[in-house]
Amino acid sequence: MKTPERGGTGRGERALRAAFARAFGGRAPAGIARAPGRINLIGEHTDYNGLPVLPFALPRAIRIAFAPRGDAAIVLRHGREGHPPREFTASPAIEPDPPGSWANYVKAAVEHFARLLLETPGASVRGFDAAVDGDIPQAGGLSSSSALVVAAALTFREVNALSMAPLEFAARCAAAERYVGTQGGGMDQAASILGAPGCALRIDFFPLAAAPVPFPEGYAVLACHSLVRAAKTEAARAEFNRRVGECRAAAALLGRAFDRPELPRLGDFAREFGTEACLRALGEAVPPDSKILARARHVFEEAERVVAATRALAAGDMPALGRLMSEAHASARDLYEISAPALEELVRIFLEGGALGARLTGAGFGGFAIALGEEDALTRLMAVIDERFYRPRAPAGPIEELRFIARPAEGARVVPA
Ligand code: NG1
Repeated sequence: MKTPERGGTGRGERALRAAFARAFGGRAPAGIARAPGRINLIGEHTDYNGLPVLPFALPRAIRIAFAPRGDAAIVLRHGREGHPPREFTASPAIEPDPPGSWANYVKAAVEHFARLLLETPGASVRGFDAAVDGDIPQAGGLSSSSALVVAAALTFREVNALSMAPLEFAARCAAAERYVGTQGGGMDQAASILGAPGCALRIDFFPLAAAPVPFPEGYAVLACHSLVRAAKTEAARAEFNRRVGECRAAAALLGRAFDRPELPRLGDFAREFGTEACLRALGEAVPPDSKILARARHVFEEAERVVAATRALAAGDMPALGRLMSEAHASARDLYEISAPALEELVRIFLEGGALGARLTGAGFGGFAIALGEEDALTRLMAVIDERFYRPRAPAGPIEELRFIARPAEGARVVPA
């Protein structure tokens, strides 16, 4: 069975155009900005440490049908329940909604790019009317939030004729998203913007760089929601930011140990001194019951796995990639402590069912787990998951929202409406 690599066109966009017309007095949108979510094959919690990741863009996306306005108002309508209409004025300083409001991701993008636009003397900001929809499951670690930031940023750029290179755009979207209070490293926005059909992306940070790595035909990833919400606006945000803080503390200790206080990230030390010397120095600097050593070990070893995984993928050695993914999962669970019982159960069923590798994907604390395999094998595995995982739990809503098979799809872009 073949899985489409170009999602999002067709029915979804027709429905969105109709939603735009209903919301805005029968008018047609000028365009549709489409930004995909992502799956991370391997490299978890490495990005903000300045170490690489290996994600790919999904065929699922956030879409914004938009039309420019004559003033600076941003008028938002969302097609999904629990997303009330919002309006605000585009400016370089926008008051955030209370935490948890979907509009904050749009505000994040608009504030950042309005500030950039207004650096040009004489420039003025144009707002837009927008109908928003999407098919990326939320709070699942598939970057629906970053996809919304990217789609909003694309819309703002299009309406204000603000051009820039894709790498700069990705770095700016990552900076923009800090508006909502998470301290992520930039993987999600880069994967959404730079994604290429049929390719995973090896992404490096500080400075941002990305290289496509072909993902062999016939293979795919099965993604399954653990039914545990991993919303970054809720408790998971505190846990996420605590991990970022532990890594900064580890980097500060290494700065003292190596007399290099100017180096800000674990990645700087890994490149300069190597994993073993760093772990030895840290081991001498922290008390035995501190979590910092385990966190740093995960980060250093995960980065080494990303390098090995990139090599395996480029060589088409999918069993080797799968083994590295499973090792990454064990490290995420035991050293970084970001797994959850439902994720463990999914990973166990994946591996018993013959997946080449399996792991949680994204920040963790719930959300999605993924299995690597041949497409036909994954189709059979999906039936097993339905039977053993979802049936006893009887989740509400369509099952297609909870689990799907995907191959790498195209990155964000604006299509004419
Ligand atoms: P998700 O899975 O979307 O919450 C977060 C960060 C990433 C990265 C991963 C962990 C944001 C927007 N995203 O992703 O940058 O750090 O966790 O690898 O903060």
